[in-house]
Amino acid sequence: MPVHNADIAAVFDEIADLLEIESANPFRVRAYRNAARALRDLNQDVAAMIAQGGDVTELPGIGEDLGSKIKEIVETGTAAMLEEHRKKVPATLTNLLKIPGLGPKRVQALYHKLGIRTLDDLQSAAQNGRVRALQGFGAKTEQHILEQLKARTSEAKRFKLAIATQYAESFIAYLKASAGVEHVVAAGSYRRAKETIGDLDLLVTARSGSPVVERFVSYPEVEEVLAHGTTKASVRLACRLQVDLRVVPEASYGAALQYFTGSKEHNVLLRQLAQQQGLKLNEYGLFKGDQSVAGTTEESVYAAVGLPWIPPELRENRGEFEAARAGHLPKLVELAELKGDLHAHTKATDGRNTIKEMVEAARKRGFEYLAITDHSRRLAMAHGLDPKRLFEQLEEIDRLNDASPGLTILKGIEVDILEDGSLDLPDEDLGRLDLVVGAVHSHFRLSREKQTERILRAMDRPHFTILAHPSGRLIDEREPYEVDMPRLIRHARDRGCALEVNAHPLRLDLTDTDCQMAKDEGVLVSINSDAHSVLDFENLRYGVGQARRGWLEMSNVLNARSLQSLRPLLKRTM
Ligand code: DGT
Ligand code: CA
Ligand code: CA
Repeated sequence: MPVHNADIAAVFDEIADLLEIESANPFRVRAYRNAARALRDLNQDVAAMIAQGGDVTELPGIGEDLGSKIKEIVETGTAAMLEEHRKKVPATLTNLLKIPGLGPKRVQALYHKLGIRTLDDLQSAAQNGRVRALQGFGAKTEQHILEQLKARTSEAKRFKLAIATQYAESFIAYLKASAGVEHVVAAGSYRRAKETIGDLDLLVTARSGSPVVERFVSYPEVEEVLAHGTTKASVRLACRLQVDLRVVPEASYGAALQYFTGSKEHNVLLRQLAQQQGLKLNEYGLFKGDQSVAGTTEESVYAAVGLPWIPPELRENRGEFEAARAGHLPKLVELAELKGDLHAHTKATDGRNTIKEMVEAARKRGFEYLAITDHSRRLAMAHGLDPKRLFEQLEEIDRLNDASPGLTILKGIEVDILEDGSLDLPDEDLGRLDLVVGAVHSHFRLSREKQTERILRAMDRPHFTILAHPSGRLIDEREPYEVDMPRLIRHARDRGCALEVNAHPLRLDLTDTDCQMAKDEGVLVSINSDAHSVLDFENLRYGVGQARRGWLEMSNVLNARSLQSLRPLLKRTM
């Protein structure tokens, strides 16, 4: 059974949870957590790396001990250590830790004093008022627990697109290897490049459904078969991702792809359009009476109702039909149109690679420029740059540029926006740079008014160029800070600043609708990797996906400009 990076990360996270419940040394717990995060972030398949004889201890945060555990997990699917700890405390207790406000001490108390092992146990104990009776809990905590439990059941777990991609790509490769299949494609929210996906929808064309369905349910990662017919099936993988399969004849490919790509809202409208023209649209084709009039390709389906083909990222019923009818569909930006990257880190702060290595990786991608934007001093955790270290870096960049490295290295910094909206380095130092990327890394909980004011003030600084990850959210981990985004966007317009779509799969902000707003206001968007290693340029595909969902065209994207036309845009005029 193939072991993906996210699977190894899940084992480490569970070990960390169990260690935490056992009150183990916090440093040990953190080592496992950090390793889990590093593995989730890594754009390189660790199992493949091991198979090719690579050294996993070269990965960030992975020493000898974790390295040998990684090998063990890749070989056996689990770690002996995890199995041992599972014997000590019920594994279901780790689910309790996921409830905000329940730390290891409280989980232990719930287990030892009330025998609570599962979320269901917890719910009934809280409903019966037994939790409040425990020392250190009380009625308020009990109420809070009940609310959290309710919130959890209402939001089923969604997968971040980059994680889903790991699972999708190997499942697709497996299905493509079956006899008699023609197309194998992921439809649904995955194809629409949504930042998270609820389940994966695979569409296969083949003459006969049964053999494909049989192969589908026998995929080694399948843990549970939820439904099993002759042309469709649903399974749950060991990683908990649900995958739906539909098999249709090749002649229905376009209609089925259109149907299963969605969104539902888009499809409802398209079907109405067809009905108005006396046509019937379903996943098998577009019909006039019994006669098929279209369906082999998506283009044919849209054309039959008088529309041009609409890119999947736009199919959210947010104005795409009006634009299509008027002939105003955007020509969406593409990954290959990016000419460079304006946000990247190096070893000088919390990156893993040297400037030279980053530049070489960017050059290999065909980039014309790369901005080096390490953190500023306030971010002590990341060993942020003070003016002296920044100047040393600038001299190094001059030397590297003089040696014609094959692209232009731009001088930048990711400067902290301080609580009062001032920047972490003086204007005269920032003035020596080609661009200044400003970011909020602290005081996330300011009131909406203060947070907005803070960022507006930062944009007022004369050298401020790009606002990085403008919402501050981490998908599933941290809510965006309270901020008046429309005001930020209008201020960026007034000041001639750009806004970032951060391509890290956890961030992806600006969001799609914010991108659309920026475009409407004429604000340029920079699709940046925020790379912390040479592998992270891979993430740009997700940033481009988000930008496309936000209707952005090449002309709306700052780093789709050639260096020559970029230069004047980096200079602030207002
Ligand atoms: P997700 O999985 O929550 O991220 O979102 P989707 O968009 O992938 O939704 P899903 O998996 O429920 O269905 C996949 C596509 O199949 C959906 O985008 C449109 C189509 N579809 C599914 N059920 C219906 C339905 O009842 N009516 C219509 N018109 N389309 C449907
Ligand atoms: Ca889906
Ligand atoms: Ca589905």
